[in-house]
Amino acid sequence: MSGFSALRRGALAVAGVLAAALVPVLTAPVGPAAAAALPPDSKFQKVTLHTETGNPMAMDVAADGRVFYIDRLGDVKVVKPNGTAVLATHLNVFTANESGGLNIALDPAFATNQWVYVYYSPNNAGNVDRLSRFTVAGDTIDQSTEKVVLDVPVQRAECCHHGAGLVIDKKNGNLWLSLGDNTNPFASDGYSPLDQRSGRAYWDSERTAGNTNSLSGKVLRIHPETNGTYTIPSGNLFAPGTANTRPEIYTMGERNPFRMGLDPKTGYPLVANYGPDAPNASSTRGPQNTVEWDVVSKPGNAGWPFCVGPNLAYNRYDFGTGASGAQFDCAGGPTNSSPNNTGLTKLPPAIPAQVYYHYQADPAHFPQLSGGAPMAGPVYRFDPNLASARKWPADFDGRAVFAEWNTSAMYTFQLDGNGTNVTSIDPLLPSVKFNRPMDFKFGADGALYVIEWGTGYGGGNSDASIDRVDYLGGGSAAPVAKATADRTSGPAPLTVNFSGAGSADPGGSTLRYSWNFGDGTTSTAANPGHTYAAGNYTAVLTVTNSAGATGTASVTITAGNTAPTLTFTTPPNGGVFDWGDKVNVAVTVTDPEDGTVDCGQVTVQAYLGHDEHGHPLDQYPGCTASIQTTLSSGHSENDNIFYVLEASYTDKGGAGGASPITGRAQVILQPKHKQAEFYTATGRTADGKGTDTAGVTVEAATDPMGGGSSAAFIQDGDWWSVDPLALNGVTGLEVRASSGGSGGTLEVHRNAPDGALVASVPITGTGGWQNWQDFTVSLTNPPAGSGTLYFVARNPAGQTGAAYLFNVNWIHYIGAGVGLPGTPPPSGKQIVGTQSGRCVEVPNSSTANGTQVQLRDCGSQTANQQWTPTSGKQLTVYGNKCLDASGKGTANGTQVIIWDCTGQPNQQWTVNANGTITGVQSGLCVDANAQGTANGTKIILWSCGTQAANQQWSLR
Ligand SMILES: [Ca+2]
Ligand SMILES: [Ca+2]
Ligand SMILES: [Ca+2]
Repeated sequence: MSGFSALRRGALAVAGVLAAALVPVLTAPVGPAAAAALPPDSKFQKVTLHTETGNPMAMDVAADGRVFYIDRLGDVKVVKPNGTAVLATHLNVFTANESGGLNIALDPAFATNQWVYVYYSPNNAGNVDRLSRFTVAGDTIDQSTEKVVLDVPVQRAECCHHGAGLVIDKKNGNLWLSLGDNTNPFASDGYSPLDQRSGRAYWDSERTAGNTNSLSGKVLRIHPETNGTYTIPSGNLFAPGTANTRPEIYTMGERNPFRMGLDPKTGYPLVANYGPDAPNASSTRGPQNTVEWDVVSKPGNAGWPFCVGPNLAYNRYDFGTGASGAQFDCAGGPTNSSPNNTGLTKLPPAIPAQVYYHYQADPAHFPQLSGGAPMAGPVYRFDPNLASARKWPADFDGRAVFAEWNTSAMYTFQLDGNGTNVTSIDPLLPSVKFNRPMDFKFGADGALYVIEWGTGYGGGNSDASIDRVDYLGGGSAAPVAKATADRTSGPAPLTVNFSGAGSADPGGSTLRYSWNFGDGTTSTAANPGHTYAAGNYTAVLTVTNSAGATGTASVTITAGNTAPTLTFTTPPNGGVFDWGDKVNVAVTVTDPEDGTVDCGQVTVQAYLGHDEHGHPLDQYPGCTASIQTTLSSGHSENDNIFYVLEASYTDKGGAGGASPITGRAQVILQPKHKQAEFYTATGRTADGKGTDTAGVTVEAATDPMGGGSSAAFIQDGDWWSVDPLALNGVTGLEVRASSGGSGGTLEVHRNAPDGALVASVPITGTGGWQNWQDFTVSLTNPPAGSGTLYFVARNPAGQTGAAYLFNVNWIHYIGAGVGLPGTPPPSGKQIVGTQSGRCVEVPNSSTANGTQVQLRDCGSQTANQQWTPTSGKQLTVYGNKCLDASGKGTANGTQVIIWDCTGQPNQQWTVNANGTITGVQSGLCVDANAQGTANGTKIILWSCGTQAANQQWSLR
């Protein structure tokens, strides 16, 4: 994820050794002194300021308490202290590939000059992201006040990493802007994108983060001037005038510094960097997934794409041949040899990260942190002279606020007296739920303001909000208002039934209710009804407790316009696909006011779903589209990835000036190869005979075919579910299972553990809990349409006990699913070397006759690794080429190549039960040359040895 990518798992010997030498090891979750000092969560109150938000990206807080925030789709809004929200302006933004409305910051003198800085992706200015200054009047922005401060050239063809963090130092007016490397991270196996091949510049971060002459992948420091230009403060990384450098650069080598905070005392920015996705370290490629956080106290090179974390080096890697080279010289300064580099060749030494962690918790280093989605925030500086009932106490002085977006956990990092080093990491308000913290700032009142992105992959999450966290000190908590309505849009006159249900006083006193309907009328009922004339209104509920303290909540009403309704007619929610498939999409839109909807105004946005978030990918205009799903070799099978499609339509508004309303619909597509450990829910049936912990437990698996972990500790009645899952186009199931016992039956039920039986898969003992086999069942006429699948384990017939039955690694859905036929070959299999764990592939996706095949890291269903066994004993690739013994050779060392299919015996192969693949003509075995296991090892024919490991293959 970048921020999304945002856009996030394995052991790492290399990291452990280096890290121990370079950074302090923080072993305890909470330092003893700090733990005693921090007040309990009960001394704080989270107050929801605003809930009716779509894609809230970033905010800043004015001294008068107004919150200015920017939505990724271009709205700039103002949330006022009275609970109402105003659209200040809508910017016309490009929104594919993580672009859009990106960040916002108020000028230090905002109270007098009303200047606001916005970083966004303009839709009409070419391929740039733009930093502009606007002038606010009242609560609105006239776009004619725009002063373009800085344009950052970007590429928009490929995902991802537009950033950006934006903070302004109130003491000196310096503006800090952190920018992502604007490079596709999905085709480098989760390691560093260093693709130097012609035409692959957007897959080469040497073009940006490693390029001293590019603004991307950097932290910039500039000083905005009154006339809308900027100057360069002294002391940036490169002196102005230095050839092949940009003077705006403060630090280079930043991958995706999605969020940045500032220490108001020192002026140092705090930068968090998202990292690449490799599940494991590789001696030939580089370290495992690593994210980092740093206090930027001096200019320099953060290392990317050559080094990451505590200066762990990547290897030079040839994306054409798959050959690895030497590791980069982090401490001495990496060399950028890319043809895409327009800057210096020899780079400054890389600075090791101060705090770094992996997707999974590492007991040896920063054990508090896991998740892989770091969000930097500000340092709190206590002001004893500030008169505020909400200000946070001195206990938090010198603590940087930090959030883990994936785990929805917040932390504080205590800084030392210099503000440069972390002395302890402590959970922040661990009992308070922060639903994917997206941005956070301290207001002038000393309270923490937080954007919660909410749960979901696209926009318009119903649980997104903007909140304020108050310190109560010795005071009591204010009452909490909750306002809902039975409808929020419709034709005028519009009668709305409001409800104050859910409002409460933590002190227990009886609340008084006061509704201001926004049209000059009011009510003191808890649940009033009200009829609106055409127009736009904000209804505000204020609740007051016996002590006179108040809480507010609001609902926006549009009378005279009805929200459009969108429905996917295809694909079904939960349909299955292979990476690289094309998927046909059709959306119907109805809107009472607009009548026939112009499909040209409908957009389908594709997201790469990953755990709980989505990377925005391509956009398709129209009600129908043929979506090209994107190969995702950067994610491994250890990642919970899938596809999300979101359709949206903004209507034309209605009578009486009723505002336009955006309607949305979403479907999720599941990969056909779905890992069992990524279940939705688990439990045990009421009649289950099992006695261990109810449901399945995720356990590490050692399956030579991969697949990460497994669903394990399965006894009779244990079930797990996948939601959504649609069996359209599915003709069978392949269950990858093991059993050190006598097996059992895996039943597949629809919509409930005792719902309609879809299939029943007998699973036998396999001789061990890590001896894996495929158990396949055909489906005849499975139920179509979206639903939930339940996988229920049952004792073998005749047994009634509580034995462990089997483990399941994955479920593979056989058939075209929702993918269009032929993209890729539907029955293709990977040929995986047992010794190497790598796949037989055609190098560089070549289709040339005579290309010798080789070993390479297995990608996610990449076409050049897909081999289809035919009834004529061929193994075809690309649908029309065959695996071939070169020159009809029958001698040891004969090259195995691809060639047009001829039907001749040098293209016929026998896949044997003992794991070998033999040539029908030669009788020789398919062999990884010289027992090689590295990427690029050539495939030849050789005499079949006795259980020679380099002649053992699995088709999967
Ligand atoms: Ca409408
Ligand atoms: Ca169990
Ligand atoms: Ca698995």
